[in-house]
Amino acid sequence: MSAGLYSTEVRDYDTNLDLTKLKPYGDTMNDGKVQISFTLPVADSEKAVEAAKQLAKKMGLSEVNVAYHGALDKEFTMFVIYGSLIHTVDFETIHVETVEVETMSMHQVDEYIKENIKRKIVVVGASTGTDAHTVGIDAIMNMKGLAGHYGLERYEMIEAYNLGSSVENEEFIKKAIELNADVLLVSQTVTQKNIHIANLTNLVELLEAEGLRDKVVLIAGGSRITHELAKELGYDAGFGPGKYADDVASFAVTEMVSRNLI
Ligand code: B12
Repeated sequence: MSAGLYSTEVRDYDTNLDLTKLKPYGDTMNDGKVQISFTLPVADSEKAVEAAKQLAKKMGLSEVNVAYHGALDKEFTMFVIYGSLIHTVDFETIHVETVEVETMSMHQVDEYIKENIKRKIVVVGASTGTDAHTVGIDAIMNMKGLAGHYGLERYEMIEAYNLGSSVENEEFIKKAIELNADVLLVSQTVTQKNIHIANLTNLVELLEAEGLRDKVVLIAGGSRITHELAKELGYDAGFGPGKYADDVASFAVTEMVSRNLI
C-alpha cells in the first residue's frame, strides 16, 4: 500500500493501559499530552518564548509547543504550552484518605436524625478570618443549595445558621456557644501564603482552649481543602469541590451518633 500524502494506512497506536505507569491521555493512550499555562515576569519576546520552552522541558514535557504567548503588561508574558509528559505514576499504589460515609438523601438524613438523635441539630457555618468568599459555604447551607442538592437550611431536622464571610474565629466561637451548636462548618477559599492553614489551626486552638473541640463536629471545606489536610489540622472531615450539603449532612449526623454527641 502506498505511504503517500493521502495514504489510508492506519498507524499502530499504543492502546495498552498499564495502571502502574499512568500518564495523561490526549488523543491516544499513553501519549502523555497536556496543556499548561504560566506567566513569566519578562517582556514578550523570542527570548521569553525560549525561556518558557526550557522551563516546560524541565517540568518533564517533551515535544514542547508554545501555542500562545501574549503580553499581560510591559514586563509580564503569559504562555499556553502543549507537550507530552514524560513522567508516569503508579496508580495501583496510591492511597487517598477519604470520608468513608455513604451519602444519604435529604429525607434520609432527616429520618436518621429523628430516629437516632431525636431532636433538631444546630449547624453554624461561616467563611472565617479574612476570607470574603461566600459562594462555597452558601452552596452547602443556603436553602437552594447547588447543582440540585438542597442546602442545609432546607432540612427539616437541621437549624442552619450561615454567618457569612470574614467572620473572625473569636466571633465564630462566640456565636457557636450562643446557638449551642452541634456542628461547625468552616469555609476557606484563599490559600495564598498558606493563610488557610494558619486560620484553620487557630480555630482549633481556640476551640480547645474553650474546652469545646470534642463537643462539636468540626468540618472544613473549600476549593483546596482535602479530607486529608483537614484531618491533619485537627478537623473531623474536609470537603472540596464536587461535595454538597447531603455529603456534609450525612457525615455530620453519623459522626454525632458515633461519638455520642446526642
Ligand atoms: C467568585 C470569586 C470571588 C468573588 C467572591 C464573591 C463571593 N461572594 O463569594 C470576589 C470577586 C469577591 C473575590 C475576591 C477575591 N478573590 Co476570588 N475567586 C472567585 C472565583 C472566581 C470563584 C469562587 C467560587 O465562588 N467558586 C464556586 C464555589 C461553589 O466553589 P467552592 O468555593 O470550591 O465550594 C465548593 C467546595 O469547595 C465546597 N465548600 C466550600 N466551602 C465549604 C465549606 C464547608 C464547611 C464544606 C463542607 C464544603 C465547602 O462546597 C462547594 C460546593 O461543592 C475563584 C476562581 C475559581 N474559578 O474558583 C476566585 C479565587 C478563589 N479568588 C482568589 C483571590 C486571590 C481573591 C482575592 C484575594 C483577590 C484580591 N486580591 O482581592 C479576593 C478575596 C479577598 C478576601 N479577603 O477574601 C483566588 C484564590 C487564590 C488562592 N490560591 O488563594 C482564586 C482561586 C482566583 C485565582 N485563580 O487567582 N473572588
